Amino acid sequence: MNPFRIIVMFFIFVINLYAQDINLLTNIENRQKQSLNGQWKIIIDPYETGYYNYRYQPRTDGYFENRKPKDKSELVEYDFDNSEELTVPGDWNTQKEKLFLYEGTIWYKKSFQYKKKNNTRSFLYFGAVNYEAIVYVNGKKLGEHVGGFTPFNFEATNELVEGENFVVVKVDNKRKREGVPTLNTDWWNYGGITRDVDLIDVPDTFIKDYFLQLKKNSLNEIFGWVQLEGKETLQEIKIEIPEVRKTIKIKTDENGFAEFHFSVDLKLWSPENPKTYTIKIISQTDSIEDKIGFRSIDTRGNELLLNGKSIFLRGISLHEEAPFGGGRANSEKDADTLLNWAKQLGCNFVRLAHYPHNEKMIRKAEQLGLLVWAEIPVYWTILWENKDVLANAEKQLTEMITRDKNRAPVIIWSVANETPVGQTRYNFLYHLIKTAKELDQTRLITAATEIHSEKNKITLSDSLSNLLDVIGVNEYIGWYGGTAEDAPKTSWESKFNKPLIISEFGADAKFNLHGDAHDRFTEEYQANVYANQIEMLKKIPFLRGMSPWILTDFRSPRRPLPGIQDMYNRKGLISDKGEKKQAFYTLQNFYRKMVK
Ligand code: GCB
Repeated sequence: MNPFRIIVMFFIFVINLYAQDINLLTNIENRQKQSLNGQWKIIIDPYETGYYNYRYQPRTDGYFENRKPKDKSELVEYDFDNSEELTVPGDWNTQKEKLFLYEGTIWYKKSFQYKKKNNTRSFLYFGAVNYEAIVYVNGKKLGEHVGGFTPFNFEATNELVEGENFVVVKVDNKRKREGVPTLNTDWWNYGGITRDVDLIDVPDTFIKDYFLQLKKNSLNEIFGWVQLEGKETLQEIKIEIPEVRKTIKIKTDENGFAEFHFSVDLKLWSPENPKTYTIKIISQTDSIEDKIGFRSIDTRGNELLLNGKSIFLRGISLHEEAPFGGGRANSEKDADTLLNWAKQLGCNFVRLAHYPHNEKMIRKAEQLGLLVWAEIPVYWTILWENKDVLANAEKQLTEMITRDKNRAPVIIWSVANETPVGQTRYNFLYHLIKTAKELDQTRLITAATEIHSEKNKITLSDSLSNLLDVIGVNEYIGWYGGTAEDAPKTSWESKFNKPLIISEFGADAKFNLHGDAHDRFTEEYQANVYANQIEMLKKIPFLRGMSPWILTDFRSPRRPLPGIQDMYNRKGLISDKGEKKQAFYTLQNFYRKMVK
């Protein structure tokens, strides 16, 4: 074998290793758990004194020990119990003014009671921590996690004791050139334990994960698998859908794995009828329930087919930015407000940009009948040639798909946003797309690409589109280039026989700032951009969806213009205070006419 081939094979081996080695529990909502949300003690540690000694070597007696002086003479220079607090889940930036712009380490500590149970294993589960987390229980390190928007868990069975226990998490949100995302983004780097923390109890051998979806190209055949974790790998498993009186039995192999497929007549999930079925998975040692909706998604030439029928995605993009004042959204109420605004707009689709949003958003979209584009933060210009960066992106992609693969609304996995055309980026994204396809054969793959246009003519030509099922394009005619009126004069051509989603267009507007349709930052300007974009979009023959930028104003350090932006990207159709701008109604009107 030539040396180049060996290097490539090694690279692929490393990638696959990462792709599979996440050991994530799924369907947390329906497991036995104790919430560790609430007030956590914190130590702000910009110099990482709690981690490194004065020679910058990792300390063996770091803050994770949660040490108390043995007597009055012992020197201990920290004390969690007399320190300040932060609420979990929540970003730190919007909880304390002094942390608004903080990027660095904060140590979190929480004490909790635990009752040991027989034949039970316990896992500490974090919905997300931005960006790096090192987790300790009772002074012992459980593990580390990188990536700010995906869940992870560590087993704590052997470290937990009867009675009082403590968990310490070192959270570091410093941006890094080799991070995913990298140093440069157009959103706020909210740090902290931003999503729920749970201690999950499962039986010694438990149902770790499962896949249960309609088989590709079928409307009545279900296909899937179950994965047990633990010593009793050989078990009989029952899968039940009580509402249609369907039960099947399967046997797991020595790896605790079983595949299945069966036919069943079901009402399909759709935006008009977001029907889900209770599913029971019962093994000899464990059982778990879920509510799953069944639908198919496919393409045929330029068409996008939901349940076999052509569909147009009336969408909007959104950040995971809390309504009414900002910060990371993390509650069911946040999800309810944001997604109901999308419904009022007339949407059947949301693009959850630019990273995996919390699971409550996906479950709410499932209830409300909103189709979802989910994406990872491979954004703008990450280090395409760095294999650790690729492994990191692979891992985030794997975590996202692992968590959400049974959720009906998710129809599209997006692997990147506005990345530069070139061979190294192509190779990088090729691997991500391959992984996504291996993990989930039922959904479509996209990426938000950029346009390269001559005057009044846009030709889709990014070779990455060869690898995509659906082409995403971001364009800002009338804001970053040209005038709004250029849009209707622009014609679109494609080298690919595939559906197109305009994944972004838009313009900044400050709520209640009025003027001429060509006065920047006025509501009139934004509404005019929308009106002209709509005229253009109506004429693109292969357009099958759109998700303009963006539902609400969101914080961004790149947007300093005083009195107008004040550190907010103002492209929202709704302000950070929940006020609807004119363009909201322009788009609503268009979407309403579409369904008539
Ligand atoms: C884009 C990016 C998005 C930005 C937006 C803007 O193309 O994808 O993250 O926020 O433009 O407002 O410039």
